[in-house]
Amino acid sequence: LKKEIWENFEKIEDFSQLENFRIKYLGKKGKITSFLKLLKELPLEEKKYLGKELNELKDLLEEKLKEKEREILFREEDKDLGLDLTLPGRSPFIGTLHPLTQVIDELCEIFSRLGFEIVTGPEIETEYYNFTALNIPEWHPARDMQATFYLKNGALLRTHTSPMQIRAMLERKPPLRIVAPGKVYRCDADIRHSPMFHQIEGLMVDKDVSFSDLKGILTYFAREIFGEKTKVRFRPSYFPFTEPSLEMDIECVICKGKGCKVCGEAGWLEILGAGMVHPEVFKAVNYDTELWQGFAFGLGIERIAMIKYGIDDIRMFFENHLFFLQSFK
Ligand code: FA5
Repeated sequence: LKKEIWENFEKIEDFSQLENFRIKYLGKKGKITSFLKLLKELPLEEKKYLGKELNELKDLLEEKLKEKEREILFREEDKDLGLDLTLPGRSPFIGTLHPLTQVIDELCEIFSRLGFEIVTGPEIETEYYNFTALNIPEWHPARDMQATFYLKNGALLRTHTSPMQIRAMLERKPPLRIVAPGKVYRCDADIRHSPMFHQIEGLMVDKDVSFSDLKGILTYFAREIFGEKTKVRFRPSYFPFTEPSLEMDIECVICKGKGCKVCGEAGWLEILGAGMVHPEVFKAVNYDTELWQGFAFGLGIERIAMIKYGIDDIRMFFENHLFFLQSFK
Protein backbone atom coordinates (compact mmCIF):
# COMPACT_ATOMS: atom_id res chain seq x y z
CA LEU A 1 0.00 0.00 0.00
CA LYS A 2 2.79 2.40 0.96
CA LYS A 3 4.48 1.86 -2.37
CA GLU A 4 1.25 2.42 -4.29
CA ILE A 5 0.49 5.58 -2.29
CA TRP A 6 3.85 7.22 -2.86
CA GLU A 7 3.92 6.27 -6.49
CA ASN A 8 0.51 7.85 -7.06
CA PHE A 9 1.49 10.82 -4.93
CA GLU A 10 4.40 11.61 -7.24
CA LYS A 11 1.97 11.70 -10.16
CA ILE A 12 -0.27 14.48 -8.76
CA GLU A 13 -0.10 17.60 -10.90
CA ASP A 14 -3.20 19.69 -10.28
CA PHE A 15 -5.98 20.34 -7.77
CA SER A 16 -8.45 17.82 -9.18
CA GLN A 17 -5.87 15.01 -9.08
CA LEU A 18 -4.99 16.07 -5.55
CA GLU A 19 -8.63 15.87 -4.49
CA ASN A 20 -9.12 12.47 -6.13
CA PHE A 21 -6.02 11.20 -4.37
CA ARG A 22 -7.27 12.50 -1.04
CA ILE A 23 -10.66 10.81 -1.52
CA LYS A 24 -9.06 7.55 -2.65
CA TYR A 25 -6.87 7.18 0.43
CA LEU A 26 -8.05 9.50 3.19
CA GLY A 27 -11.74 9.99 2.35
CA LYS A 28 -14.53 8.36 4.37
CA LYS A 29 -14.36 5.27 2.21
CA GLY A 30 -10.65 5.75 1.41
CA LYS A 31 -8.17 2.90 1.67
CA ILE A 32 -6.36 4.10 4.79
CA THR A 33 -9.64 4.97 6.49
CA SER A 34 -11.08 1.54 5.76
CA PHE A 35 -7.96 -0.17 7.02
CA LEU A 36 -8.17 1.84 10.24
CA LYS A 37 -11.77 0.73 10.65
CA LEU A 38 -10.76 -2.91 10.17
CA LEU A 39 -8.24 -2.69 13.03
CA LYS A 40 -11.00 -3.35 15.60
CA GLU A 41 -11.20 -6.92 14.47
CA LEU A 42 -7.50 -7.72 14.86
CA PRO A 43 -5.73 -9.25 17.88
CA LEU A 44 -4.25 -6.70 20.30
CA GLU A 45 -0.58 -6.98 19.27
CA GLU A 46 -1.31 -6.57 15.56
CA LYS A 47 -3.77 -3.79 16.30
CA LYS A 48 -1.09 -1.87 18.17
CA TYR A 49 1.54 -2.32 15.51
CA LEU A 50 -0.61 -1.74 12.44
CA GLY A 51 -2.48 1.10 14.15
CA LYS A 52 0.77 2.93 14.75
CA GLU A 53 2.03 2.32 11.20
CA LEU A 54 -1.26 3.44 9.63
CA ASN A 55 -1.61 6.55 11.76
CA GLU A 56 1.96 7.57 11.04
CA LEU A 57 1.36 7.06 7.35
CA LYS A 58 -1.85 9.10 7.54
CA ASP A 59 -0.15 12.01 9.35
CA LEU A 60 2.77 12.04 6.93
CA LEU A 61 0.44 11.91 3.98
CA GLU A 62 -1.68 14.80 5.28
CA GLU A 63 1.41 16.90 5.74
CA LYS A 64 2.75 16.04 2.28
CA LEU A 65 -0.62 16.84 0.71
CA LYS A 66 -0.55 20.29 2.29
CA GLU A 67 2.90 20.86 0.82
CA LYS A 68 1.75 19.65 -2.56
CA GLU A 69 -1.28 21.94 -2.41
CA ARG A 70 0.94 24.94 -1.80
CA GLU A 71 3.22 23.90 -4.60
CA ILE A 72 0.29 23.66 -7.05
CA LEU A 73 -1.11 26.96 -5.79
CA PHE A 74 2.19 28.71 -6.49
CA ARG A 75 2.28 27.24 -9.95
CA GLU A 76 -1.30 28.28 -10.73
CA GLU A 77 -0.61 31.80 -9.46
CA ASP A 78 2.36 32.06 -11.74
CA LYS A 79 0.15 31.16 -14.67
CA ASP A 80 -2.58 33.67 -13.73
CA LEU A 81 -0.45 36.64 -12.86
CA GLY A 82 2.59 36.35 -15.01
CA LEU A 83 5.77 37.56 -13.35
CA ASP A 84 5.33 39.48 -10.10
CA LEU A 85 8.63 40.82 -8.81
CA THR A 86 7.10 41.92 -5.50
CA LEU A 87 6.28 38.36 -4.43
CA PRO A 88 8.54 36.94 -1.73
CA GLY A 89 11.22 34.57 -3.05
CA ARG A 90 10.82 30.83 -2.87
CA SER A 91 13.69 28.77 -1.62
CA PRO A 92 15.06 26.39 -4.23
CA PHE A 93 14.65 22.65 -3.85
CA ILE A 94 17.87 21.37 -2.34
CA GLY A 95 18.92 17.76 -2.82
CA THR A 96 20.61 15.59 -0.21
CA LEU A 97 23.33 12.98 -0.20
CA HIS A 98 21.90 9.47 -0.26
CA PRO A 99 21.85 7.99 3.28
CA LEU A 100 24.22 5.21 2.20
CA THR A 101 26.67 7.77 0.80
CA GLN A 102 26.48 9.61 4.11
CA VAL A 103 27.31 6.41 6.03
CA ILE A 104 30.16 5.53 3.65
CA ASP A 105 31.62 9.04 4.03
CA GLU A 106 31.36 8.83 7.81
CA LEU A 107 33.04 5.41 7.91
CA CYS A 108 35.86 6.53 5.61
CA GLU A 109 36.36 9.54 7.81
CA ILE A 110 36.63 7.40 10.96
CA PHE A 111 39.10 4.98 9.37
CA SER A 112 41.19 7.78 7.81
CA ARG A 113 41.65 9.18 11.29
CA LEU A 114 43.12 5.78 12.23
CA GLY A 115 45.60 6.02 9.37
CA PHE A 116 43.76 3.91 6.77
CA GLU A 117 44.10 4.90 3.09
CA ILE A 118 40.88 4.80 0.99
CA VAL A 119 41.06 2.73 -2.22
CA THR A 120 38.52 1.50 -4.77
CA GLY A 121 38.48 -1.25 -7.38
CA PRO A 122 36.39 -3.03 -10.02
CA GLU A 123 32.92 -4.52 -9.45
CA ILE A 124 33.48 -7.03 -12.25
CA GLU A 125 36.07 -9.45 -10.97
CA THR A 126 37.79 -12.66 -11.93
CA GLU A 127 37.37 -15.88 -9.97
CA TYR A 128 41.01 -15.55 -9.05
CA TYR A 129 40.65 -12.32 -7.05
CA ASN A 130 37.17 -13.02 -5.69
CA PHE A 131 37.87 -16.61 -4.59
CA THR A 132 41.12 -18.39 -5.46
CA ALA A 133 43.64 -15.90 -4.08
CA LEU A 134 41.47 -15.69 -0.96
CA ASN A 135 42.09 -19.36 -0.26
CA ILE A 136 38.78 -20.52 -1.77
CA PRO A 137 39.81 -23.05 -4.46
CA GLU A 138 37.29 -24.25 -7.02
CA TRP A 139 36.22 -27.36 -5.16
CA HIS A 140 35.79 -25.52 -1.87
CA PRO A 141 32.26 -25.54 -0.40
CA ALA A 142 32.80 -21.94 0.76
CA ARG A 143 32.16 -20.83 -2.82
CA ASP A 144 28.52 -21.62 -2.12
CA MET A 145 28.48 -19.38 0.97
CA GLN A 146 28.01 -16.45 -1.40
CA ALA A 147 25.52 -17.01 -4.22
CA THR A 148 27.38 -15.61 -7.21
CA PHE A 149 26.23 -13.83 -10.38
CA TYR A 150 28.45 -15.16 -13.17
CA LEU A 151 28.91 -13.28 -16.45
CA LYS A 152 29.10 -14.95 -19.86
CA ASN A 153 32.86 -14.58 -20.28
CA GLY A 154 33.67 -16.40 -17.04
CA ALA A 155 34.06 -13.17 -15.06
CA LEU A 156 31.72 -12.48 -12.15
CA LEU A 157 30.21 -9.65 -10.11
CA ARG A 158 32.25 -9.48 -6.95
CA THR A 159 30.38 -11.08 -4.04
CA HIS A 160 32.33 -9.13 -1.44
CA THR A 161 34.96 -6.38 -1.24
CA SER A 162 37.61 -8.88 -0.09
CA PRO A 163 39.28 -9.10 -3.56
CA MET A 164 40.44 -5.56 -2.76
CA GLN A 165 42.72 -7.09 -0.11
CA ILE A 166 44.60 -8.92 -2.87
CA ARG A 167 44.66 -5.94 -5.23
CA ALA A 168 45.92 -3.61 -2.48
CA MET A 169 48.64 -6.00 -1.34
CA LEU A 170 49.88 -6.57 -4.89
CA GLU A 171 50.04 -2.82 -5.55
CA ARG A 172 51.81 -1.93 -2.32
CA LYS A 173 54.60 -3.09 -0.09
CA PRO A 174 53.86 -3.79 3.58
CA PRO A 175 53.25 -2.23 6.07
CA LEU A 176 49.87 -0.98 4.86
CA ARG A 177 46.45 0.08 6.02
CA ILE A 178 43.56 0.40 3.56
CA VAL A 179 39.78 0.60 3.50
CA ALA A 180 37.88 -0.12 0.28
CA PRO A 181 34.19 0.86 0.03
CA GLY A 182 31.99 -0.30 -2.86
CA LYS A 183 29.11 -2.26 -4.32
CA VAL A 184 28.88 -6.06 -4.14
CA TYR A 185 26.37 -8.52 -5.63
CA ARG A 186 24.75 -11.77 -4.52
CA CYS A 187 21.64 -13.61 -5.62
CA ASP A 188 19.59 -13.25 -2.48
CA ALA A 189 16.82 -10.82 -1.59
CA ASP A 190 14.35 -10.24 1.27
CA ILE A 191 13.80 -7.44 3.79
CA ARG A 192 17.30 -7.83 5.21
CA HIS A 193 19.12 -8.92 2.04
CA SER A 194 19.47 -7.15 -1.27
CA PRO A 195 21.00 -8.53 -4.53
CA MET A 196 23.22 -5.43 -4.66
CA PHE A 197 24.56 -3.98 -1.46
CA HIS A 198 27.61 -2.14 -0.13
CA GLN A 199 30.54 -3.22 1.94
CA ILE A 200 33.71 -1.62 3.22
CA GLU A 201 36.76 -3.82 3.35
CA GLY A 202 39.50 -3.05 5.84
CA LEU A 203 43.02 -4.45 5.86
CA MET A 204 46.01 -3.75 8.04
CA VAL A 205 49.37 -5.47 7.58
CA ASP A 206 52.31 -4.78 9.84
CA LYS A 207 54.98 -6.49 11.91
CA ASP A 208 53.15 -6.66 15.17
CA VAL A 209 49.39 -6.84 14.62
CA SER A 210 47.24 -8.90 16.96
CA PHE A 211 43.69 -10.16 17.30
CA SER A 212 43.15 -7.72 20.16
CA ASP A 213 44.17 -4.81 17.88
CA LEU A 214 41.40 -5.96 15.55
CA LYS A 215 38.82 -6.12 18.31
CA GLY A 216 39.96 -2.75 19.63
CA ILE A 217 39.62 -1.06 16.24
CA LEU A 218 36.20 -2.59 15.59
CA THR A 219 34.87 -1.55 18.99
CA TYR A 220 36.25 1.96 18.46
CA PHE A 221 34.55 2.27 15.07
CA ALA A 222 31.21 1.01 16.46
CA ARG A 223 31.24 3.56 19.29
CA GLU A 224 32.21 6.36 16.89
CA ILE A 225 29.33 5.62 14.57
CA PHE A 226 26.58 4.53 16.97
CA GLY A 227 27.59 6.35 20.17
CA GLU A 228 29.69 5.74 23.30
CA LYS A 229 27.26 3.34 24.96
CA THR A 230 26.82 0.98 22.02
CA LYS A 231 26.88 -2.68 22.99
CA VAL A 232 28.88 -4.95 20.69
CA ARG A 233 29.25 -8.71 20.69
CA PHE A 234 31.91 -10.88 19.03
CA ARG A 235 31.16 -14.42 17.91
CA PRO A 236 33.63 -16.95 16.55
CA SER A 237 33.08 -17.55 12.84
CA TYR A 238 34.65 -19.02 9.73
CA PHE A 239 36.05 -17.42 6.60
CA PRO A 240 38.59 -19.26 4.40
CA PHE A 241 40.74 -16.11 4.14
CA THR A 242 41.07 -15.40 7.87
CA GLU A 243 42.09 -17.52 10.86
CA PRO A 244 40.87 -17.10 13.52
CA SER A 245 37.66 -15.42 12.30
CA LEU A 246 34.90 -13.54 14.06
CA GLU A 247 31.61 -11.83 13.42
CA MET A 248 30.49 -8.68 15.21
CA ASP A 249 26.90 -7.89 16.19
CA ILE A 250 25.51 -4.57 17.38
CA GLU A 251 22.67 -4.42 19.86
CA CYS A 252 19.58 -3.23 18.00
CA VAL A 253 19.06 0.45 18.84
CA ILE A 254 15.34 0.24 18.16
CA CYS A 255 14.35 -2.48 20.64
CA LYS A 256 17.49 -2.42 22.86
CA GLY A 257 17.99 -6.16 22.45
CA LYS A 258 14.37 -7.16 23.02
CA GLY A 259 13.63 -8.13 19.42
CA CYS A 260 11.80 -6.18 16.72
CA LYS A 261 11.27 -5.99 12.97
CA VAL A 262 14.59 -4.21 12.29
CA CYS A 263 16.71 -7.00 13.81
CA GLY A 264 14.44 -9.88 12.78
CA GLU A 265 13.43 -10.42 16.45
CA ALA A 266 17.04 -11.31 17.36
CA GLY A 267 17.83 -8.22 19.43
CA TRP A 268 21.22 -8.01 17.67
CA LEU A 269 22.26 -7.33 14.08
CA GLU A 270 25.30 -8.86 12.44
CA ILE A 271 27.24 -6.09 10.73
CA LEU A 272 30.62 -7.52 9.84
CA GLY A 273 32.95 -10.44 9.42
CA ALA A 274 36.66 -10.23 10.26
CA GLY A 275 39.78 -12.08 11.31
CA MET A 276 43.56 -12.46 11.06
CA VAL A 277 44.80 -12.71 7.46
CA HIS A 278 45.29 -16.40 6.55
CA PRO A 279 48.89 -17.41 5.66
CA GLU A 280 47.62 -18.80 2.31
CA VAL A 281 46.42 -15.28 1.39
CA PHE A 282 49.84 -13.81 2.19
CA LYS A 283 51.41 -16.54 0.05
CA ALA A 284 49.17 -15.58 -2.90
CA VAL A 285 50.66 -12.05 -2.84
CA ASN A 286 54.19 -13.12 -1.95
CA TYR A 287 54.31 -11.58 1.51
CA ASP A 288 56.69 -13.23 3.94
CA THR A 289 54.50 -14.91 6.57
CA GLU A 290 57.39 -15.01 9.05
CA LEU A 291 57.64 -11.24 8.92
CA TRP A 292 54.11 -9.91 8.41
CA GLN A 293 50.81 -10.28 10.20
CA GLY A 294 47.52 -8.61 9.50
CA PHE A 295 43.84 -8.39 10.08
CA ALA A 296 40.94 -7.82 7.69
CA PHE A 297 37.28 -7.00 8.09
CA GLY A 298 34.25 -6.59 5.83
CA LEU A 299 31.38 -4.35 6.96
CA GLY A 300 27.83 -4.34 5.58
CA ILE A 301 26.94 -0.67 4.96
CA GLU A 302 23.16 -1.13 4.64
CA ARG A 303 23.05 -2.96 7.97
CA ILE A 304 24.87 -0.08 9.60
CA ALA A 305 22.51 2.47 8.05
CA MET A 306 19.48 0.37 9.09
CA ILE A 307 20.59 0.33 12.72
CA LYS A 308 21.65 3.97 12.69
CA TYR A 309 18.38 5.25 11.23
CA GLY A 310 15.99 2.51 12.43
CA ILE A 311 14.99 1.34 8.97
CA ASP A 312 13.32 -2.07 8.85
CA ASP A 313 13.37 -2.81 5.12
CA ILE A 314 16.64 -2.75 3.16
CA ARG A 315 14.76 -2.14 -0.11
CA MET A 316 13.87 1.40 1.06
CA PHE A 317 17.43 2.44 0.16
CA PHE A 318 16.99 1.60 -3.49
CA GLU A 319 13.42 2.65 -4.28
CA ASN A 320 14.28 6.35 -4.40
CA HIS A 321 11.08 7.76 -2.93
CA LEU A 322 11.62 11.48 -2.41
CA PHE A 323 9.88 11.53 0.98
CA PHE A 324 12.37 8.90 2.21
CA LEU A 325 15.49 10.54 0.78
CA GLN A 326 14.45 14.00 1.97
CA SER A 327 14.35 12.80 5.58
CA PHE A 328 18.18 12.47 5.60
CA LYS A 329 18.94 16.20 5.35
C1 FA5 B 1 31.98 -11.42 3.79
O1 FA5 B 1 31.49 -10.93 2.79
C2 FA5 B 1 33.46 -11.40 4.06
N1 FA5 B 1 34.15 -11.00 2.86
C3 FA5 B 1 33.76 -10.47 5.21
C4 FA5 B 1 35.16 -10.55 5.69
C5 FA5 B 1 36.11 -9.66 5.23
C6 FA5 B 1 35.53 -11.53 6.61
C7 FA5 B 1 37.44 -9.73 5.66
C8 FA5 B 1 36.84 -11.62 7.06
C9 FA5 B 1 37.78 -10.71 6.58
P1 FA5 B 1 29.63 -11.94 4.87
O2 FA5 B 1 29.09 -12.73 3.77
O3 FA5 B 1 29.27 -12.35 6.25
O4 FA5 B 1 31.22 -11.91 4.85
O5 FA5 B 1 29.17 -10.42 4.68
C10 FA5 B 1 29.68 -9.36 5.48
C11 FA5 B 1 28.56 -8.40 5.89
O6 FA5 B 1 27.85 -7.94 4.75
C12 FA5 B 1 27.50 -9.07 6.75
O7 FA5 B 1 27.87 -9.01 8.11
C13 FA5 B 1 26.28 -8.21 6.49
O8 FA5 B 1 26.33 -7.04 7.29
C14 FA5 B 1 26.48 -7.78 5.06
N2 FA5 B 1 25.65 -8.57 4.12
C15 FA5 B 1 25.88 -9.84 3.68
N3 FA5 B 1 24.95 -10.21 2.77
C16 FA5 B 1 24.11 -9.14 2.61
C17 FA5 B 1 22.98 -8.86 1.78
N4 FA5 B 1 22.53 -9.74 0.88
N5 FA5 B 1 22.36 -7.66 1.89
C18 FA5 B 1 22.85 -6.74 2.75
N6 FA5 B 1 23.92 -6.91 3.54
C19 FA5 B 1 24.56 -8.09 3.48
